[in-house]
Amino acid sequence: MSKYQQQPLAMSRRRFLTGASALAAVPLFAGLWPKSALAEAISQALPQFVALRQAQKGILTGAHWGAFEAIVQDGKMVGVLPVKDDPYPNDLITMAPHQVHAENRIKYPMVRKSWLEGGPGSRTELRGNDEWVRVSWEKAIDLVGNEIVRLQKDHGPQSIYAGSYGWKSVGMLHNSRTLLQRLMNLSGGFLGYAGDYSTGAAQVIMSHVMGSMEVYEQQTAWPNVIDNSQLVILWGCNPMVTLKNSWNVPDHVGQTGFEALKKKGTRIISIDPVHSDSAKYVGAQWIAPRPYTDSAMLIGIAHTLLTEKLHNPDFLKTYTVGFDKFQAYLLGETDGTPKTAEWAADISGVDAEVLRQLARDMAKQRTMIMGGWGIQRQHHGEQQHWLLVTVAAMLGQIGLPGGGFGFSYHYSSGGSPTAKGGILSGISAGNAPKNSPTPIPVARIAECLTNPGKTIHFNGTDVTYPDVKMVYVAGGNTFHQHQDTNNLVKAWQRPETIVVNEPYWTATAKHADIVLPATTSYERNDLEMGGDYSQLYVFPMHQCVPPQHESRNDFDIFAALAAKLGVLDAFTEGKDETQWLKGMYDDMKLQARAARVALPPFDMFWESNNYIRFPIPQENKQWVRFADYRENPLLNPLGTPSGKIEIYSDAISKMEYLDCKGIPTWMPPHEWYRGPEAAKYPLSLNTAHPTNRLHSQLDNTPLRKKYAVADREAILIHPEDAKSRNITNGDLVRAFNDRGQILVGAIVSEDVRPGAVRISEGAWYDPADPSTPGSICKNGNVNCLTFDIGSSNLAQGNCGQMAQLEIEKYQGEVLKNTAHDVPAGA
Ligand SMILES: Nc1nc2c(c(=O)[nH]1)N[C@H]1C(S)=C(S)[C@@H](COP(=O)(O)OP(=O)(O)OC[C@H]3O[C@@H](n4cnc5c(=O)[nH]c(N)nc54)[C@H](O)[C@@H]3O)O[C@H]1N2
Ligand SMILES: Nc1nc2c(c(=O)[nH]1)N[C@H]1C(S)=C(S)[C@@H](COP(=O)(O)OP(=O)(O)OC[C@H]3O[C@@H](n4cnc5c(=O)[nH]c(N)nc54)[C@H](O)[C@@H]3O)O[C@H]1N2
Ligand SMILES: [Mo]
Repeated sequence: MSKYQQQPLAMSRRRFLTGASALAAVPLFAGLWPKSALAEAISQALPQFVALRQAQKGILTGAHWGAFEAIVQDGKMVGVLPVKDDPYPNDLITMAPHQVHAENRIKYPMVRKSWLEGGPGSRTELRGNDEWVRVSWEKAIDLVGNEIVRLQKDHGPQSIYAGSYGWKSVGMLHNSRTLLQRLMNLSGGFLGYAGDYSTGAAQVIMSHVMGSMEVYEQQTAWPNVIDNSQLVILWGCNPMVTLKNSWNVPDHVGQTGFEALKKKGTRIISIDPVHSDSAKYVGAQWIAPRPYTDSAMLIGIAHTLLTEKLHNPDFLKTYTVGFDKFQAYLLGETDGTPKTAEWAADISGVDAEVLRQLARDMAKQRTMIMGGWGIQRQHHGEQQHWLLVTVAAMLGQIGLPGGGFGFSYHYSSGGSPTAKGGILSGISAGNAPKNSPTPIPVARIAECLTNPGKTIHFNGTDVTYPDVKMVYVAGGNTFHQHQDTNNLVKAWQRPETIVVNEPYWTATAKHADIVLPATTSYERNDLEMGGDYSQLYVFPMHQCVPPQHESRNDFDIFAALAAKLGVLDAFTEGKDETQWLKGMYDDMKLQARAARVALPPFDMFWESNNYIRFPIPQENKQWVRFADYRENPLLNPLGTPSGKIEIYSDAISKMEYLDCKGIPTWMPPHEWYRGPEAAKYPLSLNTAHPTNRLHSQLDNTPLRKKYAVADREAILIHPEDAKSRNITNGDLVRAFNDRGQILVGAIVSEDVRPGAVRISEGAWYDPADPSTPGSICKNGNVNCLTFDIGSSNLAQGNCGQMAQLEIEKYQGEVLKNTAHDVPAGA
């Protein structure tokens, strides 16, 4: 019998993997730190091995919010210290102790009562409203394993949706989604997804236009921007907030870039319906358009550039294709409407003279357009980034120092110069078996669950939804991420079985049939890179405390399932946690050696409670995106069919989609302030990412006190809109439309333009009466209000940043917020 088969509950994985118990590991890190002398010594010999510039009081680990030392007393995490190397430590790290010891941790494997009693498919309408029954790990693994076997045999891999989109936690080994997919690939395959929620529209359109996704590419390096950019445009871009968290451990270099621009006095303009923290921080000029009208603005700017001869015809001729077609559109030759600044002003609510001046300023100065992503999480969201590129191409500064566009300055510190060393590669999902089904666009999941057999268009192909019988989520929060929550509630009743691995009783866990308690990243050992683009650091993530309650690492949960399914050896490759980590480190060390960067052996690295900081080659600090293309477009063509920037895409044109044409175009969106829905729902919704959370993560911590208003998610309302509805600061407000209703707390402020309201994404869904469809969400989950259609036939991205709604002062009885309570029986 293998190590993974049905371990007694009290046995933590670490104990049987390493022979040293998890508990025994704690005092090593918790007591006085005897290794600091060792760390110093190695640091002196190997400069990239940074001795922590502090007391080594805690255990070095990391999170999406940054690297830190955890202070542990008597087996409890009680505090944190940021690593001193972090130029912008993020408050969110202070919540780590609360993450570990949260009251709403899932303590034991649990099964929904009706499912346990009646089997798969029983009383699925009770999901989210049933009782929970505690079972042993042995029983839970049996139930899940048997279900996978049954469905693979009877319905094939397309019946199991294991895409499991989500932000999980950092760590190269304990990567819940990858581990789930690794298991599923070994046991017959699964239905996965294409794209993501972040950049669904932009990544597809950019691949056609620029030949790469752009949203996840290294940007012109910050020192180069600081030296050369004269004008920086933040277009729907709020970096001082969104740079707080990264996919890997953040290096927080991006904030230092904005700090330097501010010090230098570089002119910055923020185009955003909300006066963002970033605009305030850098002292930007604020231009506040009507939400969802950016394409029209950009087209108006392009018209001014053209008609005032501020564009660069040489650049357009050498480096782009199809400008003639776009020009005809601008001039109204194709539809009789010249797209003047006045035309754009009428749509966007931004003065024509402001738009013209913007065009002139951009043309006369070295301009870097930094585009955020909220603007493409919209219907026709493809057009925005296509037009940002088109305007940048007309300006002709792409590939010049400090000029052009960049779509990741606000995300994971794009532009943080790339270091030279080694890169960790994590555990892999392995190869998909031959009969694996075609992935569905990620944000079409609810439609897929509801409409088996339906065919949709997707980037020139057809995708037919299979009949999904099982959903497995590990490391994501579907009930947060997905649009139109009330529709999702119905779609979610279709599968026969839903399994969720989670540390907490999120709404997704509450709506499952089987929940398996997962550890947080602070309860296991791992490794992670610091700096998604810079690859600047390698951080050890030391286990700080033992697994809480009966939680297990996802690795162990899937290993136990692998054992049950007869694929244990392939799953673990015979390696335990330490062996996996050592293997990853050693591969990385070899790469570093090839780059002439010497590193200590794994054991020494691990024991010293220290991290690695790689050197940054001088030339990388001045790296300019597309400089090589500009230098020689024939030798360094783009990955597009023409090898050039495609202002006209023949490939897209041939798809004959009405909602994404061959050239970038203004098309009125599904909902907006001029649509027929606006009569009833006059306000336009902005669902920006939360300042003090990562999506839904940390909503269950005391940090919530900082942003909750009247114990609900906040809504930002312009004084005019508040006054006409008799709403004042701190009031409970009902926000609603035909899709749903939520309770939010009012912040009346001129930081949002009239006609727009902001409710950040990520408040946990908490229906007042789970048995009544559409009942009010007491915590303010904004996705109760959004609609669930694809951005277009091209990208099928989500439209989470778009919806019309109305608000009113809430007059009903005060409802207790139960979003973070545990459900009955748990
Ligand atoms: N309306 C609207 N909707 C949006 C957006 C928007 O702008 N507007 N933004 C979208 C975007 S860009 C994104 S990326 C998505 C984000 O959506 P998600 O990625 O689903 O959001 P998170 O809150 O990060 O959810 C991660 C979940 O994983 C759990 N978790 C953490 N660590 C572990 C682990 O080690 N193991 C397991 N098993 N679970 C773990 C956490 O507790 C949490 O519940 O939301 C999208 N939804
Ligand atoms: N603190 C924090 N940081 C994060 C995250 C988080 O949840 N919290 N999430 C991470 C993830 S997964 C992602 S994908 C990125 C998200 O990065 P983004 O998608 O860029 O972030 P958003 O907040 O959705 O939008 C950025 C800005 O666009 C503005 N905006 C919205 N609609 C419009 C519009 O119609 N026109 C204009 N001009 N502006 C508009 C918003 O007001 C906001 O200020 O952030 C990452 N960083
Ligand atoms: Mo995202």
